[in-house]
Amino acid sequence: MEGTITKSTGSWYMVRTDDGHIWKARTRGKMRLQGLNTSNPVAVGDRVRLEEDTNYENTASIIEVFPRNNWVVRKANKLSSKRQILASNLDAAVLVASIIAPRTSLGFIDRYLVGCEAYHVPSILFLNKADLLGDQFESVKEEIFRIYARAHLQIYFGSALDPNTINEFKSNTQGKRILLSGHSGVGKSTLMNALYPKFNAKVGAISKQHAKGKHTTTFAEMFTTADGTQIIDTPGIRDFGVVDIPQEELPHYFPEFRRFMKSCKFSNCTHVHEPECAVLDQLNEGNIPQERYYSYLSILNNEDIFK
Ligand SMILES: Nc1nc2c(ncn2[C@@H]2O[C@H](COP(=O)(O)OP(=O)(O)OP(=O)(O)O)[C@@H](O)[C@H]2O)c(=O)[nH]1
Ligand SMILES: [Mg+2]
Ligand SMILES: [Zn+2]
Repeated sequence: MEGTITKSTGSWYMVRTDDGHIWKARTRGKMRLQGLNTSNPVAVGDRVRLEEDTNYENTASIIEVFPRNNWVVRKANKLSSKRQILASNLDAAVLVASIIAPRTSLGFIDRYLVGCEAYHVPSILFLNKADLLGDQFESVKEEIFRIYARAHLQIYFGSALDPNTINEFKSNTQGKRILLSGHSGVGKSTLMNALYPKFNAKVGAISKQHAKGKHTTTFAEMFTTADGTQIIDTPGIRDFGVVDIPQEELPHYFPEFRRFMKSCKFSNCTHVHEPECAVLDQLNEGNIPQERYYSYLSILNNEDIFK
């Protein structure tokens, strides 16, 4: 049998076979993997081969994970060596980010976007909780669109509680498989419920003391709508460490650098100190946002990148 992983708890999985049947499954034996040193060898979205367990009803063993089209993978922080696959075989990865309550930093956003570019996952930035910005709404919005205008992604700036934001988002993601990720408390489950109320995912208050989420969602789970949209809600992540990107490849994952890089004098230009660097020229001209360039430098320099 073959099926798709719809829920992962780390020790067991839910798998939907193509006839719609749901199986509770565990991994068995040595599975053929793609050479990734991951803490979770199987992720939501994976296509797997299953063998029915004859001892118990509706249980099965996962005996093979088929090659993934794409995936989102991170290190929990820059020191950890284990990789975690958030989900695979995606049409888009939605980074849900709130500027306040809790704050999402530009560095976090940019590490996530680099991860998506590197693993061929189209990305969507959903800036949530804009209703809390008050009279800063317009200035923050302008700032975000200035920074990300050429970063090769779709941007939503609004609120999961606002029907206009939701309708637009819903029509653009209909029929697709999308991953929702971001810090705890940014509103991933709220967004999913706003899109499709019947999923009724648990939503948690923000802690008053730390202005952070309380890790309300504890497992990655994929929900499927009647019209075939598949939404993967995931637990909040504290950080997103970029993995497996050699230094010389990193600039390629900053889309606004790409069209200028060809004009650098040196083909192996790192765009940091070299003479006649087109990226530095464009940065000085204001055609590459400084914020994005700083994120590039910080990923380049902070041992965030291991091959
Ligand atoms: N003001 C405002 N509050 C929101 C918005 N979206 C979500 N919230 C609130 O933010 C809190 C956290 O929402 P959740 O949906 O549980 O956040 P989450 O990202 O799923 O968090 P985890 O499951 O812990 O990762 C809840 O109190 C929501 O009501 C928004 O657009 N505006
Ligand atoms: Mg949640
Ligand atoms: Zn250069």
